[in-house]
Amino acid sequence: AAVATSIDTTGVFVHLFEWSHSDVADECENFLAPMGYNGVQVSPPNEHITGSEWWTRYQPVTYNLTSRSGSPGEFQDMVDRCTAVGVDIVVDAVVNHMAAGGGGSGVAGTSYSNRQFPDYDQTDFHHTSDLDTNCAVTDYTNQQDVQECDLVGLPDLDTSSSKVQDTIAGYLNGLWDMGVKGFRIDAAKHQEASQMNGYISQLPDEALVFGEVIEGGNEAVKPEMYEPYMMVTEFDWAQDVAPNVISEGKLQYLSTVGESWGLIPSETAVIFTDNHDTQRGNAPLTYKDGEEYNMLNLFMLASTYGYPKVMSSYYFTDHDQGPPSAGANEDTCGNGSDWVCEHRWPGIAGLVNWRKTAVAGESGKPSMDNWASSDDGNTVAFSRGGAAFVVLNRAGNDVSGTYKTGLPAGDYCNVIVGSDKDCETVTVNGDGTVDVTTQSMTAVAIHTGALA
Ligand code: ARE
Ligand code: CA
Repeated sequence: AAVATSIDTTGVFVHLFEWSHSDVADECENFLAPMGYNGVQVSPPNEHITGSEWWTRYQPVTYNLTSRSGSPGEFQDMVDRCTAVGVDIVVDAVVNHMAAGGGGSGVAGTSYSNRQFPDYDQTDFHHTSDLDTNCAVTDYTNQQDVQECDLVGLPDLDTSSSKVQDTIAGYLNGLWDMGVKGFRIDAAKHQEASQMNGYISQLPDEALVFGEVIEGGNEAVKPEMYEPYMMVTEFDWAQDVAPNVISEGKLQYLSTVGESWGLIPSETAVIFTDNHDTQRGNAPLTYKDGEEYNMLNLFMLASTYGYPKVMSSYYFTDHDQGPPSAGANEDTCGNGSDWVCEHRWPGIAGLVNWRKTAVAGESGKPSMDNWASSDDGNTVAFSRGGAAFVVLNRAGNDVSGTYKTGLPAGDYCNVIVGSDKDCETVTVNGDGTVDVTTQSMTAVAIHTGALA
């Protein structure tokens, strides 16, 4: 059952995909903490196969903390510096399988051969009668096929084995001891949920654990199977919500997003507009879509459902293309060739502290109140508790309106505009209403933590 985790899931975290440890540490101090982000998902920090492609990180060789992102010392320094400013580290844990192929050496120089690694020998993997081979995942309607065969040629660990469970628990507990507070379990769909609990239950109860389980129509393995043990990725959130941002006139339908849409329970859901796979696959919107993508992010952060994870990408044209060689920082963010840094886009960043204010002092997450939508369905407004109010305008034109805010009278700053600009004042009248013009494809957001 869900327990209170040390990372507050009413907040917002960000996936700094392929950022180096030292760049993550700087970002925690310079940007994430001041803007209110409470966690960072980092790329798999353990030793992986060599090669420039991003996906080499998903082929573990050992659990030693040497990776493209840096050394063990740099990893510890990142954890320490981020934690010190209130930003917790979430590790992407690749534990369903090990590196594919006949053998080679990892980025730290460790040699491996077919289905044999320093931590595991051939009997620790699922296999046919021949220890050297295994079936391939081909039939998603068959649970055993999905969970005991090899995913895209990756040797599948026998997660039912206590040796395997204990080895994985050793890796994760080692990270916990270094100060890591959360874990994304990669390819959770390919591990039987109660077997996963064989290592999850060895972690402190406060650890945030969420499994990567992609809901698929008539597949055998369902996200619900994992809910007793961990939080779960809700891939359908973006699939279901994005069409209402892409088409005009549909923002009005978003007041009910949640369980009634067939999504998993809000408290167990990790949501995101896109992730490192779907932005190269079937994501309805990515950074390449500009304003509509921004709008989807704004709705995700302002609304009630799930624990939102902001995707922070690098620019890419080729599916396999690895990260830029330039470090990620203020100069290389948003320059069109290195790092996209969606998490720094002013509206997205502004809504993180907005959300924090909305939930502060409330028990649980306040619902969306004072919901209003324009006749054409393109503009919606709502408040969260007594502390935060937003207007989202998806129309091709600016829209003026009078809305109930639920906020005390006073002068507030619109946190959607860049923090480097002077405060754009929004006045809440004595009766709690506001008269405001919201520009096309953007938002106005105010909260009691940002007064003019
Ligand atoms: C690479 C090469 C392959 C090669 C393999 C072994 O691309 O051609 O066979 O190496 O040599 C990532 C990349 C893979 C890459 C792998 C290892 O995406 O291309 O393979 O790293 O380097 C399913 C799983 C889900 C998984 C997605 C991608 O259920 O768990 O496929 N997502 C995670 C990560 C990925 C990562 C892995 C798992 C492996 O997020 O980044 O792979 O660690 C339907 C089903 C889904 C299915 C989806 C796609 O929607 O419902 O379950 O997702 O189709 O097949
Ligand atoms: Ca498996």
